[in-house]
Amino acid sequence: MDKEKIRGLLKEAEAKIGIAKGLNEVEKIKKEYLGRKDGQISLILRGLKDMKPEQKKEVGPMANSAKIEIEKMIKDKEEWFLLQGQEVAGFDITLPGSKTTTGHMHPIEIVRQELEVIFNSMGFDVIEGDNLVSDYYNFESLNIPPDHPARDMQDTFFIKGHKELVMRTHTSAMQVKIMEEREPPLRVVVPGRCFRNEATDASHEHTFHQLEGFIVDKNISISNLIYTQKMILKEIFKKDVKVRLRPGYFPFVEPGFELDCSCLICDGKGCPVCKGSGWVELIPCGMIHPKVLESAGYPKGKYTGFAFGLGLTRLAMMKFGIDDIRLFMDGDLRFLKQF
Ligand code: FA5
Repeated sequence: MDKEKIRGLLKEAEAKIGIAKGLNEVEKIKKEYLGRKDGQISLILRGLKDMKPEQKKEVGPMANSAKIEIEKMIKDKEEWFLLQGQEVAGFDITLPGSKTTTGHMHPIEIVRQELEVIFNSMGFDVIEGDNLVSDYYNFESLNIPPDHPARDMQDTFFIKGHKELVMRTHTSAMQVKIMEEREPPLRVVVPGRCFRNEATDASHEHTFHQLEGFIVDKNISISNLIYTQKMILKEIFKKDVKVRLRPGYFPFVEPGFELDCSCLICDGKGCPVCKGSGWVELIPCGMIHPKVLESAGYPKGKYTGFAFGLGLTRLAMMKFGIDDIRLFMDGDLRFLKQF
């Protein structure tokens, strides 16, 4: 009798699950057959303890496999409804999501990506390079031997116990490393962090971003350098920006220049960022020193090139009108949310 009943219940459940029109209905069917208190299969299973051993032997396994089968059919049906976007136990995946606040790019990253697009369009490859570099690449390969006074221009973070390693003080540290790996013609930009053991103020940070750029080829001249810088600034500021070139000393370029741009914070009138001068030192640059090309292993006299080291953090200050460099790393959301 029980065996017949179980077979009947199984068929019945299968039919009902087959035509169920939603998860609510499936839940009801589940309760009807497997509900703990009075589910029809559950009642049979509970009655096993009062059965004679022989009857128990026959009915027990049958009731159990009916339970397992019904459970499986119910699970499959629930999953099917879920895929169709039906609600499940109070959770409706078709409802529109509630609003959350999402993050956004840091202003430095915004400027960096903009620059990468500009330089890419001008045929430059973008290489990030390393933050921790050898003393050789940061200084020596750039014509700055040990004890050279030019080392004092960039207060350096050395690594305890590893005198030969430094946190790169400038992205120029990637110049020779990249040149060693590639043959001219070369057009490369290296955006990234630099570190200097400096006291901070409105325009100086211990950690800041630069973007190094260099071109090495045959017959590269100062006119190529000036034209490229002007084009870059025009693209960045979307307008003609007043610039001036001054002689500048860097051991790895000859001749060397400082390209300043008129302070966009105060319109050249003078403010803490430009230290009252109306000009901001933006792009130190120059023709690559023959000693650097020699460090790279290029044949003497075969190639010339120019290099520049754009102060990316200061550029972001100009672009967004930020008058204190320290705001970039303060983590103050009132500042960051404005971008
Ligand atoms: C250099 O770092 C050279 N490597 C640049 C260079 C490259 C010259 C290629 C010639 C050829 P300088 O120390 O001036 O130069 O730094 C370059 C720029 O980085 C500065 O103009 C400035 O915009 C930025 N900078 C330097 N120090 C800091 C600092 N502490 N905080 C924020 N920006 C800084």
